[in-house]
Amino acid sequence: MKAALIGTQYSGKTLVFEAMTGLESGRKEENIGTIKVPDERIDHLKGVFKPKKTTYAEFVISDFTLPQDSQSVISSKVKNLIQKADILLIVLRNFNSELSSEPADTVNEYKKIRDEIILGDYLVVEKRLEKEEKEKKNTPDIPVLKKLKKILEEFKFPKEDDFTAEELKNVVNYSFLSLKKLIVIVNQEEGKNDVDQELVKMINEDALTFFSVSAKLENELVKIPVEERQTFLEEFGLNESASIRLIKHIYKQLGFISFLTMGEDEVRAWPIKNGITAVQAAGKIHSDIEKGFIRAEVISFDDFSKYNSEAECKKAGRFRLEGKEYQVKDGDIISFRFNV
Ligand SMILES: Nc1nc2c(ncn2[C@@H]2O[C@H](COP(=O)(O)OP(=O)(O)O)[C@@H](O)[C@H]2O)c(=O)[nH]1
Ligand SMILES: [Mg+2]
Repeated sequence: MKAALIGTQYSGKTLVFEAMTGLESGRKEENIGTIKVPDERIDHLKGVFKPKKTTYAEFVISDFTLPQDSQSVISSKVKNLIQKADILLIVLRNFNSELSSEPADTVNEYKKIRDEIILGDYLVVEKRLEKEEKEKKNTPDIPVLKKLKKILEEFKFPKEDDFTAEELKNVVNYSFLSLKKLIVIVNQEEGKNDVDQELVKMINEDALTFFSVSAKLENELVKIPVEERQTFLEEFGLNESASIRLIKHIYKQLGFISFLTMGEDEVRAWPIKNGITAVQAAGKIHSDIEKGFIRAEVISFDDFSKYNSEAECKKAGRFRLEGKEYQVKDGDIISFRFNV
C-alpha cells in the first residue's frame, strides 16, 4: 500500500508529508514515511485490554523534490519513482508564496498535471500499438491498450468501471498513472477554505475527490502535544485535524478495510481488501491459520463496544461462528480457530 505526493514546486508537498507522517523530512530528494491510520476502535480496545502492544493499519507515503529547473511536474525521474504507488495525491498551491513569482492558480496547476498524466500514458500506449501494427502478436494487453487509447484521446481519465479486473491485470506492467487512484489536495492559506468552482467542476467531471488542507497549519498541529491540539484547532474554527480525515480517506480510497484482533498481548487492525473471505483474512495473519482454518469467531466492533467483553457478547447473542467463505466486514473483531 503506497501513496505518492505529486505537484508543482512549492505547492507544499513536503509540508503535507511532514503533517501526515509527523516526521521531519530533512528536505531530502526523496522522503518516505509510514502513516498509521487513526482508528478509534483500536483506541477503544486498547482502553479495554491495556495490551502490551497496539498496532494500527499502515500505509507508506513518499514525497519527491523536483529538480530546480524542471518544467514538468512528472519528470521521467519522478515518473519512475511514483510508478510503484497505488494512489497519487496531487497537491495544488492555493496560497501566495514568496518562493514563486506566480500567484496561486489551482485550476491551471490541476490542468497541467492532468495533461502530463494523460499525455504521458498516451505516448506509451501509442508507441506500443505502433509496434503491434508491425508484429501482429495480439497479446492480451492489446485490446485493453486500444480501449485506453480511446479514453486518453478524448483527454479523459479512465473511470473506475471502464476496465474489468482482468483487463487491468493485462496492463499492470505498464504502471499507467491514469489508471491509479487519484486524490486532489488543495493546500490552503491558514484559516482559509476557498476552492475555485471551476476546479470543483473539473474534479467532478474526472470523478475524483478533493480535500482541503492547510499543510502549514497541520504541520504546526502535529508538533504540539495531543492534549493541546483541540484548543489550537478551535482557534482556527476547526474541529478535527484535516490530516486525520485525509489519512482515513486515502485508506478507504485504496480499497482497504480493517478487521481487528484483540487480547492482552496485542490489539491490532489488519488491513484487507474490501471483499475478501474469512479464510483469506486468516492468511493475512499466518499461512498456517489459513491452511488449518476451522472457523472464525466474529463480534462486530459496534456490538463489542456495547458490552466490552466476549462473555457478555455471547450472552447477548452477538457472538457469531462463521465459515471459510464468510465475507469479512470493516470492524469485525475476529478470533480464528485452526488446526496445525
Ligand atoms: N502559507 C502557507 N505556506 C505554505 C503552506 N504549505 C507550504 N507552504 C510554504 O511553501 C513553501 C514550499 O513548501 P514545500 O512543502 O517545501 O513545497 P514542495 O516544493 O511542494 O515540497 C514552504 O516555505 C512552506 O512553508 C500552506 O499551507 N500555507
Ligand atoms: Mg518538497
